[in-house]
Amino acid sequence: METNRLSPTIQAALNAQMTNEAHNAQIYLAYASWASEKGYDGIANFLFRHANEERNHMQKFLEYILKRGGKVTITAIPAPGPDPVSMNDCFEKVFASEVENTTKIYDIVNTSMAEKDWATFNFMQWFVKEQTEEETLALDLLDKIKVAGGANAKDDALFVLNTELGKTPDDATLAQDVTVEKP
Ligand code: OFO
Repeated sequence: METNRLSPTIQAALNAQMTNEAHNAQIYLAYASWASEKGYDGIANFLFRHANEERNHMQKFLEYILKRGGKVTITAIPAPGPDPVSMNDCFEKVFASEVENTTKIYDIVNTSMAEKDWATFNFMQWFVKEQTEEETLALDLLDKIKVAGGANAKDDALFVLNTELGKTPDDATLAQDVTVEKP
């Protein structure tokens, strides 16, 4: 009796995305280590915390595949690219990798819709929202570095940014989540 509720295409896409999330965690780990080596511990902590979020996303995909009776395939995680050359470059790379990940999430949404796999479509909505949040957070980082001088940011401006990011919550508040009580 067939108990796998995922089509081969969806199962392959979910497994690939599980690895993509692990890859994103490696990217954040690499950038966090780079920032820490440069002495920016506040920024490093922010990026380390984010690496954990990406690992949680990986786990979410893994658990969903199992829950639907599918087969989890653990593969090698591609290495992150080269270290950033500046804080500006670091934040630009963070934004670019979040946008790239959003495209991959949307591809799975499109496939689940085409296959009328409404369970997967519904599961993916959490990630659609999460990616909006993460892009907002990454855009916010880019705005902050722009104010600090962008590619020409001086040490003192980066020091202020480092202190500020060390205290920042991980999650950005989405406009749709804002209420009068919770602005
Ligand atoms: Fe997994 O959320 Fe970022 O990429």
